[in-house]
Amino acid sequence: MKRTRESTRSPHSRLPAALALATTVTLACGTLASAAPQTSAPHPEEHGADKHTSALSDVIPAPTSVEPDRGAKFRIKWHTGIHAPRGNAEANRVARYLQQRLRPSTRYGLLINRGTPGRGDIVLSLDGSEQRLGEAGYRMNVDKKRLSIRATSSEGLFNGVQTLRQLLPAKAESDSPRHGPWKVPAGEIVDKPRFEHRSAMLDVARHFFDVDQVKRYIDQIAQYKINYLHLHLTDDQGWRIQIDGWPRLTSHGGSTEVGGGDGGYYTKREYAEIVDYAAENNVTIVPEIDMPGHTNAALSSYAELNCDGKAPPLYTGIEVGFSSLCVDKEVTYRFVDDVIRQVAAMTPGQYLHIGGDEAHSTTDEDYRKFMSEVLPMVEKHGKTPLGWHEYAQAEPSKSAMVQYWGTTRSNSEVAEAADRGNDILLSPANKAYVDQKYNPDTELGLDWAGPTTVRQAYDWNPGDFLESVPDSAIAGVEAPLFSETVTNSDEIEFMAFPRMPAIAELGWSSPEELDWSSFRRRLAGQAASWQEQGIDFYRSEQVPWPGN
Ligand code: NGO
Repeated sequence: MKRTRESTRSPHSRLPAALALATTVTLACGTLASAAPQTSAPHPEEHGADKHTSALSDVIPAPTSVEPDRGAKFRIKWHTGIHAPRGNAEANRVARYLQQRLRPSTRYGLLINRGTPGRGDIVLSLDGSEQRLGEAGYRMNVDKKRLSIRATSSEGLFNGVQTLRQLLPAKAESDSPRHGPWKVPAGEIVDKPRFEHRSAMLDVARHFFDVDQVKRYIDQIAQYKINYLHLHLTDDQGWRIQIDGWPRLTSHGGSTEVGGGDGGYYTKREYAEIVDYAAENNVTIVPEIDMPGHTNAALSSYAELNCDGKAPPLYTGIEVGFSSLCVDKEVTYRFVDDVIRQVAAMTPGQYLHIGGDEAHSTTDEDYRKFMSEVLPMVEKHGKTPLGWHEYAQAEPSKSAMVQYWGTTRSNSEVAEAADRGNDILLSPANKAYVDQKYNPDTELGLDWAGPTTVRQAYDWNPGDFLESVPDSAIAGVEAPLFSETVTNSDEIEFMAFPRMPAIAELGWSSPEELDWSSFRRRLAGQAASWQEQGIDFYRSEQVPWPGN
């Protein structure tokens, strides 16, 4: 199997950080047809055969409806402008995002125009007539004269732009100049998600990933219309988020990782940078502070958090279930309240994940007592609790979300929680955990729930997966990536590609669209784009990769 070493190039060298620097030219009126391209290079000659054969339906996740048109394709040319709705900052941000995405490869100016859309423009519009597509849906119409994306909100426009990226030749994803033509097949796509909650998870505790590595993963998940990134910020091996008043959590608890490396942590400023970057990519961060178990890093940092008052040493192995906050001590709740208050204040999103898994060193009675104190704290600080499914036994209030990570298709506590009205997030470990090996010989990964092939990751229906849990109780799906064996971006990519896009499709596409033979073909169509982006993916033999 191929796996390259960590690449040395900047992990997100052409990302919307550049947005801030982007020069957006706004014309008061008129089109840009006569405007000179903004870049100094002459527009590339559009010579050579058109090798781009993508069809309108070659999109992941599969859109709700696709109607190809045999008419001539739309073509981005040197004078193409991006028309953005006047007076809507968010929609204009999406326009700038598209502009910044396509400038490096096309070398076109792609100037933003808020006047009358011109012939040959890409037109982004917000329009109440698409209400039935919800906030996240969009309608894309492509013909020779115009490419238009219409939605009710900037979120829908952003999703439409992700579709457009996939319909362009893969070389559009390059960060260096390439030759066109830049054609998009004609027709209409009408699209909206099946589930609101489409999530990926990155464990930054077992191995620490810095801000740039997290941004790179945000770029990758956003392409597949994933809209939440759950960050597993604390565990036995490391505490990764600055908390005022508890400096040793990071100076000591953040100082190592699995295998004994240096670890690391995010300052509040760095965490804010991640949150902001995620927001630019339509991704909401869900922070997780895992408790009462998985807390050795905190217990090692503050002796008073231990029932016996003694701080254990730092831990760099991969066992689970041996640590617990001290349920009977008052200081425990002062600590937890401080942490939740600060993490809630740093997090604009609705959810705060409190872990709750594998508390094997806490009695059931203590576990319930702990959760009965902590759950109201989350709500008091304005957030909706989310927790691994064990916490369902503590009967969190109806608004809380329960994340199923088991490997079986029935779980009575989860079914009861769904009955009580809790939303269920599905990440069954034998399907959705992208930290599992692909096959017994895969060099990286765990195997306790696997191995998990690409087909196994894809071939299930979230709506009927759990016995006695109706489709209506499912909030969505998540692809967790625990990082016991994963140490850098190449390794993240090797595990996540192609299984993360599989979970993304389960979260977005309607059940009628879920079809393995179509999916594997569309996956193969993504390979060229991944290569352009420097994404190191696993060349599963189940997928007909080009050149195989
Ligand atoms: C389990 C466990 C984690 C491991 C992971 C590895 C959950 C929710 N708790 O998932 O501590 O890292 O498996 O796959």
